Amino acid sequence: MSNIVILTGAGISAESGIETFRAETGLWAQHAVEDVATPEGFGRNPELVVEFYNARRAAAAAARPNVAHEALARLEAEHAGEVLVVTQNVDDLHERGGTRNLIHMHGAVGSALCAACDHRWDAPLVMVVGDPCPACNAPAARPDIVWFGEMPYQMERIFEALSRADIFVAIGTSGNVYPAAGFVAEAARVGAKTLEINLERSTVGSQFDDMLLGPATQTVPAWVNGILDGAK
Ligand code: BV8
Repeated sequence: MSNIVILTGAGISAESGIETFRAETGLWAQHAVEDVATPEGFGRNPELVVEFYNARRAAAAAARPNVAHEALARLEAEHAGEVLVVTQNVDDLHERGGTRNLIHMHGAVGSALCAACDHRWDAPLVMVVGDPCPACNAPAARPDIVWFGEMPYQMERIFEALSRADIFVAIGTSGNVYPAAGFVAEAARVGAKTLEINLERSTVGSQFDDMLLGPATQTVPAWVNGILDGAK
C-alpha cells in the first residue's frame, strides 16, 4: 500500500482555460509580480491587487475541472494507500473535480482573509478594498492568497506527508517557486520514487527519477490508470 503525494501547478488547469504564470503570454507577462503578488504591492495599490484577484476569481468560476483533475480524484477514491494533493493553484478545480484530501498551499481566490484578526470567510465574486471583516468589523479584507515573502499554508502537514511518501509526483509546475520546488529533493531524501508530469522538463526536472511529457489531460489519466491497474 503506497502513500502518494502530488504537487500541482498552473499546468494542470491550463486546459481548463486558466492562464499559467510564466508562459510567454502568461500572467507575469501581463502584470509585474511585485505589484500584484507581494504584501508591499498590496500596501502600495490595494485596488490594483484586489482587481487582479477579482479577475482571477471570475476566470476560476467560469472554468470547469478537466479530466486530469478528475483522474486525481479517482486515484484518491480507488487507491488503497493515502493520496494527498498539494496545489499551488488558487482556483477550486481540484475540489470541484472531486478531490477531498487537498491542501491549497498558496491560498484560494474563493477565500477572503482579515489582515487585522486572521478570520477567513467566503470571498464575494467581487471584493472591494476596505470590505469589513464579518468577525471584527475592521475594514481589512484581503484576498486569502500567499504572496511572495509570506509563509505558505500547512507546511508542517505537507512535510509530514512527504516524510511518509512512497511516490511523489509534480504535475504542471515550472519549479521556480520555493518551497514547493524543493519538495522533490525532500521526497527523494526520504526514499520516495519521484515523477515529473509536464509539457516540458521543469527547472528542477533533473532531480526526478522519471518524466512523463505531454498535456496533463492525456498524461495524468494515463498515469492514474497505470497506478490503479498495477494494484490489481
Ligand atoms: C516563502 C500567488 C518562507 C498566488 C504566488 C529559495 C528557497 C526558498 C525560498 C526562496 C528561495 N529564493 C526565493 C525564495 C522566496 C520565494 C521564491 O520562491 N521566489 C522565487 C521566485 C525565487 N518564495 C516565497 O516567497 C514563498 N514563501 O518562501 O516563505 C519565508 C517567508 C518569509 C520570509 C522568509 C522566508 C511564497 C511563495 C508564494 C508565491 N505565490 N502567487 C497566485 O496569485 O496564484 S507564485 C505563483 O507561482 C503561483 O502561486 C503559482 O502557483 C506558483 C508556481 O507557478 P507554477 O504553478 O509552476 O506556474 P508556471 O506558470 O510557472 O508554470 C506552469 C507549468 O505548467 C510549466 O512548467 C508548463 O510547462 C506547464 N504546463 C503548461 N500547460 C500544461 C503544462 N503541463 C501539463 N499540461 C499542460 N497543458
